[in-house]
Amino acid sequence: MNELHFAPGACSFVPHVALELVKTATGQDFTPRLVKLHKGEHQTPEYLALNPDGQVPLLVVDGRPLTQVVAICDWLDRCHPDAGILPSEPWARAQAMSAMAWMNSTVHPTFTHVFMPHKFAEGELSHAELRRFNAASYRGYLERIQSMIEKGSPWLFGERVGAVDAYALTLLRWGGMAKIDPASLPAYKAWVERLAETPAVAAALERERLPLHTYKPD
Ligand SMILES: N[C@@H](CCC(=O)N[C@@H](CS)C(=O)NCC(=O)O)C(=O)O
Repeated sequence: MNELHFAPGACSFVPHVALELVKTATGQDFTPRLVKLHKGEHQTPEYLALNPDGQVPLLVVDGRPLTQVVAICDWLDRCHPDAGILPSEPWARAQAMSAMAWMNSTVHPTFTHVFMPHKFAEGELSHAELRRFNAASYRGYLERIQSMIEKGSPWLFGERVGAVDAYALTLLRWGGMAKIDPASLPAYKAWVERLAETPAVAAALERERLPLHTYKPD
């Protein structure tokens, strides 16, 4: 059985939703493995042997490790093309992969600079500047996702909820942690609230015990 190593609220939410979509489409279940990042469980020798980057997500398939959100979702989609993780029409699939790769390679690391500035520089002043600069870029990216949402119907790539939708939800949740009020992105906020009620997303939110909104005013 597929084993997903995940941390609540992390980008592992994306393959988590993908595995729930597989379960709905095929009945094939998976084993969720909670990784407590705050306790350093991603830095143990056993974990690093499976993912030398010491990160979630990690999918273990019959003892074989697969890392990276994009690769895990692509693999699950190829194994279960009926689950709707990615669109099946080749051009739409390529567009969805493009959006997911952009979120993973561009939007996500921008947030990492806000959330974990110590990974990129030393000293409080440097950290404060990294947070300020990247929070502003991150806001711009969320606005772009909002305009993608306004063009997609009902979900980013058509009729079915897929992996890219789950990434968009995760990125808005992170926005709250970067002090971006979701109310300032009303179309995005309303869309995420509808998405949260769809079965696969609701199941993953419940297992991870995630509040949908993380924004707390100062
Ligand atoms: N490009 C990687 C990003 C993975 C990543 O940034 N994971 C974060 C959680 S969202 C993590 O495990 N952070 C812990 C750390 O780096 O110490 C992927 O797609 O898997």
